[in-house]
Amino acid sequence: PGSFMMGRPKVDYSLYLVTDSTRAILGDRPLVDVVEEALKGGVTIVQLREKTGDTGHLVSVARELLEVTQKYSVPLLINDRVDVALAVGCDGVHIGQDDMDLATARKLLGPDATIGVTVSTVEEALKACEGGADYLGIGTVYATPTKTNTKEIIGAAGVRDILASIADAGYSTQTVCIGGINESNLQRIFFQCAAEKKPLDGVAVVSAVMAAQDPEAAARKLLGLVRSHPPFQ
Ligand code: TZP
Ligand code: MG
Repeated sequence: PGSFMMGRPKVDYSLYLVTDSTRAILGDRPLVDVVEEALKGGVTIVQLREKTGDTGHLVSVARELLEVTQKYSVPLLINDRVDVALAVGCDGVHIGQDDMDLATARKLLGPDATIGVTVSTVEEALKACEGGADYLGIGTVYATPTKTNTKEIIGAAGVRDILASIADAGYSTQTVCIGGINESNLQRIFFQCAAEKKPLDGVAVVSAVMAAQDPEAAARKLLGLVRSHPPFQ
């Protein structure tokens, strides 16, 4: 939506910020301020993820965030809620296995929207690629206090299996991994997850940036670690 370009825009997934406005993560700081700090530090894409609150509130937070992400020319996606993405005219959505199905989301949002899907198995990954997902959010890599209802802890080996299987099937769908990633384990995860034919395109983090005392510095450090990783192509 809002794009006059033909086809989907090329998105940089290097450092993917997923928001969390729960007190444990955000403290007293306004969400939009922390996101702007993170954008200054170089996050390349933002997902608004709010698991509580009414739709009106979500729409107004999304509008606020869209203003700031546009200032930095970074895409904004909404977790779960295709209706909210349509209402605010942002770049797309991120959907899980229990959310609206990919085909319906694509039909509602159109060909130019960016749509990502959470996958934790090879089967889910192949299905999402086949269905035309723009990227996969692969995880949960490591158990994390940020998301405790998570069933599948797949480790770096699980991520690598998924990358290898989508490469073998001939898909070039982009990929990020998520779950427990921080500045001390990022390079190791990147290295361990690298499948022969398909490197990760980036990492998604919540607390490593959102809970940092200095989100700008945290983002800059993480982005530097991603960018310093030798490509495996
Ligand atoms: N999906 C799988 S793990 C997770 C989500 C949204 C939370 C990751 O949070 P953190 O703080 O980066 O471990
Ligand atoms: Mg979801």
